[in-house]
Amino acid sequence: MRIIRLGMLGVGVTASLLGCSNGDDAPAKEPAAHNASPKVVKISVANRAFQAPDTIDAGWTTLRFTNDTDEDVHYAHFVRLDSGRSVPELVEYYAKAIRESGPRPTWIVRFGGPGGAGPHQTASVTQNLVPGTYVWICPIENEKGEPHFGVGEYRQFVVRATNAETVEAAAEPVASATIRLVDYGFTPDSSLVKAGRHTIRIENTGGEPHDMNMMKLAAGRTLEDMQRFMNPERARRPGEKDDPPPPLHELGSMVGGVAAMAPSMSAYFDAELTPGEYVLFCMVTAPDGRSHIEHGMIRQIRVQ
Ligand SMILES: [Cu+2]
Repeated sequence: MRIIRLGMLGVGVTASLLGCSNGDDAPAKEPAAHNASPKVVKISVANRAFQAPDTIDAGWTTLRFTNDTDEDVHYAHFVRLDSGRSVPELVEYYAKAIRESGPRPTWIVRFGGPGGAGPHQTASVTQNLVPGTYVWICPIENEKGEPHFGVGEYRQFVVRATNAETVEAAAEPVASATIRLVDYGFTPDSSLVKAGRHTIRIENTGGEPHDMNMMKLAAGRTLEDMQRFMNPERARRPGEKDDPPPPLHELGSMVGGVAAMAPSMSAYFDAELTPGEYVLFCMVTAPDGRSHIEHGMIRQIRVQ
């Protein structure tokens, strides 16, 4: 089994993101006549194909991804399609870069999306969608080391501008904790260590795209286990085939996260944190062909 498949995590994130209202200190001149919760868009995958709307309105949106397959983890990552480029070009160049641990094409801008969902599981994330043309892709690798999107698991969609009122910030979630992503590390604020229900804001303040995966460690598992087995470049490292990864559930359980997003982007997800040891890690590969985990972008935190 390719480690990246394992790394893409069986997820139990069924975040029904908290609706939120304008803060009390917000000017009340424009009362929200519309629903101030993010709208929900459902995406699913079955038979190696995405089911999703062709068009989504811009603005704050909860992307709820369901994996309707019996096997394999899938992602609903999405990337912006540059004008002047075609979807087949995007698929060809991006898949080639992944297969070869090469630099990712700079004209492909990563926009996040729900992190990994195991068979019949759901993962959700809330983001502000910006008008443009995008492509859902699943970057999980199959047994042959080919990303799923390289063998057909992708789908184009358009985010369309709506009237300004809808696009306004009224539906942005209110965070109870923030995790900043830097090159190469995580800076969680102190409120993240408190057990309970959280709406977690993830901000990419680095210069590279980053993703964030939050996993609760299984008893007896360590940060070193995660460093070794979650490294997305592991399958391409000599000798690693002799050290097969344990089943994912023996390492821990996924709490939530967001797929790779470009610098200055942010996203939110909900999680119920119970006391224990957690690990944050990023599965992006740097332009030098080393994974961000190999660059040190993995961190253990204790929730109590
Ligand atoms: Cu990273």
